[in-house]
Amino acid sequence: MPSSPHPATAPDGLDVLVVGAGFAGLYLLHRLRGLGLCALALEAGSGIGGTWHWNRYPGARCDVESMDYSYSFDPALEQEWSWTRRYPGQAEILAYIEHVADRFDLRRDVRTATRAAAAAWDGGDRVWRVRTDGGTTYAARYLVMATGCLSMPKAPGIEGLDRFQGRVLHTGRWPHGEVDFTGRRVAVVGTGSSGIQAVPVIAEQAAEVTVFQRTANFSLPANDRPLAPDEQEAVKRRYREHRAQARRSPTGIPGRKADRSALEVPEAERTATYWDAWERGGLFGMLRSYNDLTTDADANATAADFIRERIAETVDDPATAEALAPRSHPFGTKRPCIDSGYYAAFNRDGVRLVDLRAEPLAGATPDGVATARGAYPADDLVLATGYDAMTGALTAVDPRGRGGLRLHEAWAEGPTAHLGLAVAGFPNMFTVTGPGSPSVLSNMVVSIEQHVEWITDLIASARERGAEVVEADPEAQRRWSAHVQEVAGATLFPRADSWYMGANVPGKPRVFMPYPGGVDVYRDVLEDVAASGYEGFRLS
Ligand code: N01
Repeated sequence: MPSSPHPATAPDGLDVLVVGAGFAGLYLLHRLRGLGLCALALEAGSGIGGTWHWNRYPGARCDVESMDYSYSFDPALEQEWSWTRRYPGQAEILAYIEHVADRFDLRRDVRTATRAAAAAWDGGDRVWRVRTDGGTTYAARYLVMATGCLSMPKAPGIEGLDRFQGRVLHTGRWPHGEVDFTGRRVAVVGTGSSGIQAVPVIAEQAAEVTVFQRTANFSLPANDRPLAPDEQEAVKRRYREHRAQARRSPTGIPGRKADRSALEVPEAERTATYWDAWERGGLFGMLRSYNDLTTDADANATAADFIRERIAETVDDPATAEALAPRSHPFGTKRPCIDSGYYAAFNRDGVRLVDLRAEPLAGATPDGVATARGAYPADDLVLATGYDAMTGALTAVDPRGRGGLRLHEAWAEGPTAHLGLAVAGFPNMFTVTGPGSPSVLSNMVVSIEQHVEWITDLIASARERGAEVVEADPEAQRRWSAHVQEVAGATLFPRADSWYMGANVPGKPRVFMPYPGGVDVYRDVLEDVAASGYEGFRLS
């Protein structure tokens, strides 16, 4: 194992300061060490793992299958690790990340419980100076933000929350150790992926669960199950090929690319296709059934109708079923959820839905939640209210680039980043899965590996050329950002008030943030840029 060349206690003299020690930050440390560079990662959490450190809520599980949601960079690693279920749960993913950290001896270059509180580019010394919440300042030539896309909870926006006398639990800040709901009345606010996963599990224990829904969401069955050893072995036998297919696929998950419109097949055939995807379970099967579900409203409506029919036949109470049927946005334009028994949970005694469109939320009270129609007593309040997605964790560090330019000022009209990797005016700063990259529309681990490899290759190339400063060219950035908006404009995505659009955070500019052109297309673009000697970047 190569040893890190930097003395672990030295606050200065780093080549690279990494912010975050989840999937991205840890792989960065590994790659940078392999290049002989001094790198250190600051991690706000008390442990490594990022998303999977924080999201310990009941039912937390990935919506990408285990065999795909894992690192591919080391063939021995992928052979030696075994998954137990088709979709990995939070504890199993965290155990995997911890295994990787130990196997590659990464922990000694991570400072946990250390938040990057401020960062400023020092143009004189050509270094980033990063101050932690503990008051330590680090200087590093490069700053790589591996802060995650969904890591900064948004303000819940619930009046009177501080008056509530019971437990308040945010899904993304879930306590360590068991949270017992036995005999308790639980209010859950929010019906995105987190709420939809948590509700059926909490309902198994709690005396009462009241779900406060503002926007009904599309949710598909996960059909999670144990992963049979022979099934796992079959993938492992051809893992290299499987990974290569993932990298060349639109979503970072191998699979058939649909080549037909939903509207060009007879209804019976289309329905059979949707049934097949529904029964197989998972997110991408349904979305990939036809090639125009995210671009043509009529095609999309065929899938949306199918899902609404499944909700209607699952939920016993017709009024609840109707309230659960999503009608405010096309299927897939908000991240669809995958669930294990969400709709059926409403058939249990003690589980009820409160439709906030019919009775708006008034706020929290000392002993529960109030709406325009009445009071709902609760012992626990679960906030599944989501994140300041894609930009929140970046602007929270408040990076200041050339001339003191602040990132949130540079992004006042919406985030612009060249290739989702670098921001003009912020030299030597890179973002892993930043706005303008496929990121949240893809299997995150595939996108993370790609960015980490590309960024570290660029740093190595700059060093070889004797360049100390790498910066995105503003004109190249403008062209890429315009391209992202053009591609998004040809889809149905902008029709939803989604966190993809920044619409869930009051005052946030409304811009479609991820790149919807596909992992495969994006990979070609990045490879061409690297082959051209990093056209669109200034190296000096
Ligand atoms: O957050 P969300 P999430 N009053 O923003 C509601 C990933 N993820 O944590 O839609 C009332 O999706 C809000 O209502 P509305 C995945 O990418 C993946 O669930 O704004 N309601 C919405 O219903 C996912 O998309 C996995 O009208 C309020 C909910 O809270 C992303 O993370 C698991 C409210 C927030 O939904 C975020 O998911 C979990 C208020 N004041 C997460 N404020 C898997 O891999 C907010 N809401 C399976």
